[in-house]
Amino acid sequence: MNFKFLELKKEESIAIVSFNREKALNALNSAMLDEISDMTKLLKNDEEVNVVIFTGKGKAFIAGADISEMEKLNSFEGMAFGKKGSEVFTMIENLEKPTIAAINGYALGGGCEFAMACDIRLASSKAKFGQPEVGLGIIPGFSGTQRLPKLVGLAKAKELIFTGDIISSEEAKSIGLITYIYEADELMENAKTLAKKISKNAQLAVRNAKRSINEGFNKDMVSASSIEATYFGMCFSSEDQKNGMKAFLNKEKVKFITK
Ligand code: CO8
Repeated sequence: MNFKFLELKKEESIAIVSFNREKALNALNSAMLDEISDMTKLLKNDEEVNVVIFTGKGKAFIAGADISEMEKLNSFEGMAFGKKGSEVFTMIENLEKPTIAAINGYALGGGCEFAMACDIRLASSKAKFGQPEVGLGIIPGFSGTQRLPKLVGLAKAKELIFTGDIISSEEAKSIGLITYIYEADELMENAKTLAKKISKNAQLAVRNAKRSINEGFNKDMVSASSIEATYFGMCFSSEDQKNGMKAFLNKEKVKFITK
């Protein structure tokens, strides 16, 4: 597959996907959304890949959806564009392999929404976050009105969305939007270290844990625990569970095999 707006590199079992539309600060147009969808399918089926890191080239992670593309849209086209972005971001959220957003710079509008669809968010001390859509006459349309309140709470999400304020990495960390801040030149090394740590564990277990968390998150405790029980049970049919427990009891090192 050929990509114009994305670059894919692989290091052992880690895939690093870079947004590569530097001149427009990696703004998301329809073609780039299509490429992200294709890339997600490619990574899902790539048995060598355990963990995916997303980052941006240049000074932006993603500076939002492409304003020059959206400017001309009517109401129906706007709805279709929002739906397309939301569907692609849901694919990212539900990709069975863990995803890390290594946020190198601006993560605004659709860029902040993309980062929120990833499992873990790390940022450079230079990154900036925000949902500035109301200043353009629209609202966050790639599920930002839904994911932001879940991550930072209703009041802070409403404040950020209603004001369009742009916040620093420090503030993003203090409200729970990101988990770690690194110096710009240390961000990728730390993202890779985290990815490798995840990659060393039993991948079937990691993926079942992700499914259990995602599927149970919006359910009541009884239903969510029942979902968890199903995935917990599935782990016992794997070689990794047998080998992992045997190795612990025999005080040996384990080598996981399941992909
Ligand atoms: N869309 C299109 N082009 C962009 C975008 C964008 N979101 N952001 C930057 N660019 C372009 C600029 O137009 C400029 O192009 P050119 O060189 O041809 O003039 C180039 O990138 C560089 O940008 P700047 O010169 O502005 O760079 P600065 O360093 O001065 O400023 C900023 C950086 C502060 C990030 C500034 O570019 C900015 O404010 N960008 C827009 C940020 C924004 O408002 N983002 C939200 C967009 S709306 C959105 O994401 C909605 C998502 C849901 C959609 C639902 C659809 C219905």
